[in-house]
Amino acid sequence: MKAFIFDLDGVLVFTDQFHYEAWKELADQMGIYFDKEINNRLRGVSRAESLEIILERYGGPQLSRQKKAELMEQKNRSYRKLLAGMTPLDVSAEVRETLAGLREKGYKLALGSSSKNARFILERVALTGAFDAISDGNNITHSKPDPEVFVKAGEYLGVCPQECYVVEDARAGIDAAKAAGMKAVGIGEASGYEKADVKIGHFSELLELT
Ligand code: B16
Ligand code: MG
Repeated sequence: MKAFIFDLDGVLVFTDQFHYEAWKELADQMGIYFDKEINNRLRGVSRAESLEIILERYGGPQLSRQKKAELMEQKNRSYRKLLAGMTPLDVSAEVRETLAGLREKGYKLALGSSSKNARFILERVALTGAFDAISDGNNITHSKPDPEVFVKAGEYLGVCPQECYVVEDARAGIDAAKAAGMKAVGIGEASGYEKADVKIGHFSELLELT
């Protein structure tokens, strides 16, 4: 194996609470029921698909594309306000040391995130320099479980799929990694997913794969 591709939210940082708060604000305003269980379904899923999941419980009149775009923009503004408060302390020493350890061993490292805010988050937590390549929501047209975000990450690194590990917390992300022909490592929520090739409880266990 030559490379590791990391999902961002739920693996390197935990912005899912911010996603929850921002979507909850919007859902409350529209009178739509929304809870943490529904929020779990949004893991690794694009912003537009997340909105569709939330609107499953919307009983009002049909919403135009323009209106949906406004709702997504509103959610993103609230979300980015919360992101702006992030600092390097939002990344654990375990994550930083493991990334440095993998790099020392000669592995190439990339980000593979569905988020259009990925670079902003990496800058806030001082992780931008940790990666040889970044593939995120801005360079893809299909979101996880489509393999595109990981295929692009592998291409940017110049490493073929069979030589890449993907580290993911979302089932959609594990499916995407498998569809890309890569080895899927499940952590967090995805550590209980049978399709993951490797399941880990702690981020530092990645060093044991090398
Ligand atoms: P944005 P990941 C994903 O990040 C989140 O898990 C998912 O909840 C979110 O909807 C998606 O990014 C898009 O985020 O609105 O910032 O573009 O887990 O793929 O790093
Ligand atoms: Mg994730």
